[in-house]
Amino acid sequence: MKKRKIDTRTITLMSLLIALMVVFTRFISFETQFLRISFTFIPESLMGILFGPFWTGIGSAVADTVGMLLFPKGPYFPGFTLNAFISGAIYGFFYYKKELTWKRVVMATLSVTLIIHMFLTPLWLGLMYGVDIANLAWWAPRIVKNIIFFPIQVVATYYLGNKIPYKQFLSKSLTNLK
Ligand code: FOL
Repeated sequence: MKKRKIDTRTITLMSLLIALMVVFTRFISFETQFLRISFTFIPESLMGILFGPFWTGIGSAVADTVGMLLFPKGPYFPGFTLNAFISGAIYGFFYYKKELTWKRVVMATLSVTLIIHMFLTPLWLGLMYGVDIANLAWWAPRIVKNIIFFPIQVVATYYLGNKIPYKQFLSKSLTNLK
C-alpha cells in the first residue's frame, strides 16, 4: 500500500479544520459548568472523512489543547483532551474511505454519544468538580441534550458527508480528469 505523503495541502486543510474546531468549541457553543452544546462534530467529522482515525484523533486533541491555551474557560483538564482524541478517532474509524450511509453515521454518533458524552465526560466532570454523579437530577440536562442532539448530528453529518464534493480537494488525479 502506498503511504500518503503529508504535503502542503494536507497541512493546510488540517490547520483550517483545527481552527474551525477551536471556533466551534470556544465561540459558537453554549456552555455551563457541566454541559456544553457545540457543533464541533462538523469539522471533526470532515477531518475523519478526509484523514482517518489517527490524524483526526491528533487534530482534535491539538484543537482542544490550543483552544484551552488561547481561550481558557475554566481549568484545563487532560481528560477532555483524551475525549477529543477518542472522538476524533471514532469519526475517522467510521468515515474514512467509507460510504457515509445512515447506518454508519448512526453507529459513529451513537458510539461518541455513549462513550464520550454519557460516560467519560460525566466521569471527568465528577472528578474535576467533585460532584456526585449518582445524583439523577445532575444527569437530566445531559440526557435531554443528548436525546435532542442525536438526530440533529446524524442528519447534519449525513448531508455534509454526502452533498459536499470535498474529496476533489484531495485527489489531484480526479480534478485532472475533468
Ligand atoms: N479541559 C480541556 N482540556 N478542554 C476543555 O474543553 C475543558 N473545558 C472545561 C474544563 N476543562 C477543560 C469546561 N467545562 C463539557 C462541559 C463543561 C466543560 C467541558 C465539557 C461537556 O459537556 N462536554 C460534552 C460535549 C462537548 C461538545 O458537544 O462539544 C462532552 O461530552 O465532552
